[in-house]
Amino acid sequence: MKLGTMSFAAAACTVAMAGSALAECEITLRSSDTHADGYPTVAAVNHMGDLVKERSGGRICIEVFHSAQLGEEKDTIEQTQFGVIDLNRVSMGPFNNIIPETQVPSLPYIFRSTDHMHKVLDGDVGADILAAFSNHDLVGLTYYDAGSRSFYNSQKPITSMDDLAGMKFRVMQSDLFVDMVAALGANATPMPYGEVYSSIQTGVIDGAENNWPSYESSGHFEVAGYYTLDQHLMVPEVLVMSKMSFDKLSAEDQAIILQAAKDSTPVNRELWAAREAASEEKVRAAGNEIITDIDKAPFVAAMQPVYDKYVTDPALQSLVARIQAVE
Ligand code: GTR
Repeated sequence: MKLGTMSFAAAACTVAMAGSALAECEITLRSSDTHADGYPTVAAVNHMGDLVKERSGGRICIEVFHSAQLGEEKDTIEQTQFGVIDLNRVSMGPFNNIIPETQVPSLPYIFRSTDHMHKVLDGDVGADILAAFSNHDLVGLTYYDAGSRSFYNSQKPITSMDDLAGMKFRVMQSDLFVDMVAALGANATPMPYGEVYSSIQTGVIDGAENNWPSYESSGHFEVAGYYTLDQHLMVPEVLVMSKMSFDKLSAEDQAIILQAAKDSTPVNRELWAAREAASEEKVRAAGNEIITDIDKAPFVAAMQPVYDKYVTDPALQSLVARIQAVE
């Protein structure tokens, strides 16, 4: 692999400057996303690209490769660390095995509400977790919303924790989520997102877990008709940049990237809220059985062993305590 040759793509794109002559992109940053065009994360990075282009006088462009064109999340993370991919919008989950701090916002039931999560991520704790990426050849830029994740399956309505016993669910590629599912009495199969649809369809797994927009946009709702809103996770999305690509930029251009990323978050949150409602409406219209009347207390209690196993390091213990202290 030739490191860095794909970044700052040689193929310069052409940018229409506001009402004047055409300017060439001197730098084109390639950005990865597993979701389809139009999904709130893809739209947010496109928005960031518009800001970056405008603020750099047309010199810097961002090209978003959506729909996993550059690969599944775990692989694209490695490519981003190597500078082959410049920007990457990924869930926190696939970082869990390499960046311990990302396990904290990935803990089940760590956030009390969307509001609580926003306050945490917008404050010192969020900044400290983003800073942790820099020890891993990455620059943590900003967070996006991902709602809450709940179980869906093709077999039966799950109305209590007991119904999960022995069932097989796909989880993201993170040991934390394997242990989380085991603690609930079910079996977890970590696999890339792109393999979930066919795995449910062919019965390799009974189901998976995700938020409304992913359940809908992936088509999983077509093969897994039962969705139980136990809301066990609220794993934020994160936008990262390859440290190698970042270090090639001037200080001024780095500042443009950092600010534009931050400015894309409110746009993402607004789009997210709208998409969550639209996805729910579409799934309900399809006739899926949505189980909302579920006692979450046993689910929350069952998560203690997961906390005991993963929150042992004093640095992580402190992050958990700080999150819990945020009102
Ligand atoms: C989605 C998330 C994706 C991906 C996917 C998954 O909610 O937006 O980045 O992580 O879940 O379950 O793999």
